[in-house]
Amino acid sequence: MNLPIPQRVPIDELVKELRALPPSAFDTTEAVQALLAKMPVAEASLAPFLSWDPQHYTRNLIDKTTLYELIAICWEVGQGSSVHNHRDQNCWMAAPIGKLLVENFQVGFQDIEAGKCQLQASNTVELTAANPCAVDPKKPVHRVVNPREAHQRAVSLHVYSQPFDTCVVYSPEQGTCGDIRLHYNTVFGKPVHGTQ
Ligand code: 2CO
Ligand code: FE2
Repeated sequence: MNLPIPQRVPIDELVKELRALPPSAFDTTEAVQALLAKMPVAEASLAPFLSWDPQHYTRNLIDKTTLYELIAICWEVGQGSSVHNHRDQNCWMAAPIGKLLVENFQVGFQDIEAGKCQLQASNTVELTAANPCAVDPKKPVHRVVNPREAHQRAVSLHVYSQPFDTCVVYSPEQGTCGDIRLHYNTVFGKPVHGTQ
């Protein structure tokens, strides 16, 4: 079935709609995913929130309430995240610029205190403007990659509910895991310097 491609909207319009959602909309994945699909974001409107680092993807805060945070993540060609979780928070992603891969993992077992785990790669999902996705709360461990073969930078939008500033990072090869802190590179369009 060919669905019409919705018109791109400035990021402010998406923020307005997210802010208008009732708290219950963030409890399940459907409403926010439908909103992201209905309102793909116009590339130019993201310009104030983009920053680039050749060493690591950057995290750029666009909006934050007690209920959710909205972040733009900038991926250079070939950059990817570690395998990680989202601290049992819901998460939605769309890629207004470029094309990303979300690789999901099945957790055989994890003992975070002991730093040990056993993980298996499961499915991979393509993330584009037209194909936003929600992290499956029952299968929350994944990594995101901007494949070298794509030959282009990518920018993804992430809605996390509720906001979180630490997560568990896993090494499927070594069978190890541990907590890390997450930082913003820019906040409301301004660079963040030093430690947060
Ligand atoms: N969750 C990672 C982060 O916020 C990005 S990978 O996609 O969910 O840094
Ligand atoms: Fe993630």
